[in-house]
Amino acid sequence: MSKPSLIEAFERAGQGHVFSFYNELAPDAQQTLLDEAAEIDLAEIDRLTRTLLAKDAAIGLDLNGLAPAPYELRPENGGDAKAWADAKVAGETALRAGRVAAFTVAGGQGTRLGYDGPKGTFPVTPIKQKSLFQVFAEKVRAAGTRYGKPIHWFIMTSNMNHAATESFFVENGYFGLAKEQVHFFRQGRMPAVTLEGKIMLETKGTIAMSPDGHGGSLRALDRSGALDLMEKEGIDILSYFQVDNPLVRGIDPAFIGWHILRGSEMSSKMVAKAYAGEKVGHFCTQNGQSIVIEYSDLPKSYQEEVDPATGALRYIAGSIAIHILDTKFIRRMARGDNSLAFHRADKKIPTVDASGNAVKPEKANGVKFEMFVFDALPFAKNPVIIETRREDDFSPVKNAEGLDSPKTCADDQLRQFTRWLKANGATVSADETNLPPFAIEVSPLFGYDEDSFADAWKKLPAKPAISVGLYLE
Ligand code: UD2
Repeated sequence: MSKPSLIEAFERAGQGHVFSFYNELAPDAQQTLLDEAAEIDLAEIDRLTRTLLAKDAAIGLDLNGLAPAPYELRPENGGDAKAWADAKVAGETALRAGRVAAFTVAGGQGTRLGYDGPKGTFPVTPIKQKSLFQVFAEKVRAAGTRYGKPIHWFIMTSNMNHAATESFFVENGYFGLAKEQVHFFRQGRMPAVTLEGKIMLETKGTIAMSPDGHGGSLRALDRSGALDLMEKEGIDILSYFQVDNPLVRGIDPAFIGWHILRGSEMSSKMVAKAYAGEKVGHFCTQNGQSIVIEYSDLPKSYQEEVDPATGALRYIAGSIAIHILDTKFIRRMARGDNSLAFHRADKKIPTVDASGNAVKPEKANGVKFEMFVFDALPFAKNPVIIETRREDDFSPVKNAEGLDSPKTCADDQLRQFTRWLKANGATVSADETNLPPFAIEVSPLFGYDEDSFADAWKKLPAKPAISVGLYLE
């Protein structure tokens, strides 16, 4: 669109104020503003304003017919051991055939952690202080070696961290992966709007834009050409995980196998919620479809409901944001009629007033729109949810201190290393939770899950004493 027609389109849509200070801007700044404006789908903003912002917008969730989602129990909890074994074989076969790629969503702002820089560059391991990205890179590399096929790794960034993320990989030699194996792409952005639906300026020459949520990954995978590349490489299975969780088994043969054997288009892992109010999504069913309801949306009474027969929480299946997506399904979601719904989040958005003076709001003054990837679940054929052990897959770094912090995550890594060592006959002095009183570390290049660790341990000619500072590589 030429310059005047873009501005005219904004005026026609009642958004002409975006260009209030346009004439005061230098030519480069004018261009920047035009480029940002060109990213905005005015019809989409109009639709969101009419639906999510309208005074009579349906608030609250339709809870009719809601029930807890069924899931595949692990064998030790009564699940079908043969089915799990078959799944593992199927997953391993797919890995050997090169059908699987890893996918990390890393476009978030990481505000809670208070860390300046892409979250993936945050150091997390107990001794070597490897970054989240290094841990994932080494897991991807080691799994590629194990199955005899290098694994492609897709990383979704956002405008604010794309360049810094790429340079981090360049500076670190891609952590031993081939450059051609690692693919970065940016997610889309959405403008913040006022409570009346007016697009907000951040400064006189910039729009208050922010990432469109991890659900934006579906369209970004399509737009960026990532799906085309996967098709060319014969990849049809995408293993999705979040940047904040170094424990995740990003390449998990049994999970991949369940996905394949069930003919699933989107598969998910659940953990039993640790307590009623845990901040995870809830796997539910409604009208015959699987859905995830975020902790902030599910009424407290549901979160706390107990099954009288077992005494356990009724809505126990917590979503820890680990999925497998079929690449054709992603394409269909990105291009078809079933695009993901946007969620509204009211936020304090730094902006400018009518005279162009900076405004730092004290309370929410605007709305951001985000898509959530788990909203794709009801559109997927044969979705399967499998149980995982928390200690095998989930210990995110979200907060600077307390729950889900660098400390809890490092401790959970230590417990994992201890469990693997003990399972293979090593003596480790540790408390009843398996936490040793000193730091040790296992490189993913030595072992990145129970099986790979056991194999590597067996091959060690002399077993080391498990003491302070032990690093297995
Ligand atoms: C998410 C899930 C929650 C639970 C939890 C587990 C949502 C709404 N909730 O909560 O149910 O599974 O994780 O840890 O997802 N991201 C992007 N682009 C964006 C926004 C986020 O890439 O525009 C990435 C971000 O970099 C991170 C992940 O998505 O890897 C999760 O983001 P979050 O920290 O906002 O999610 P959280 O903790 O609220």
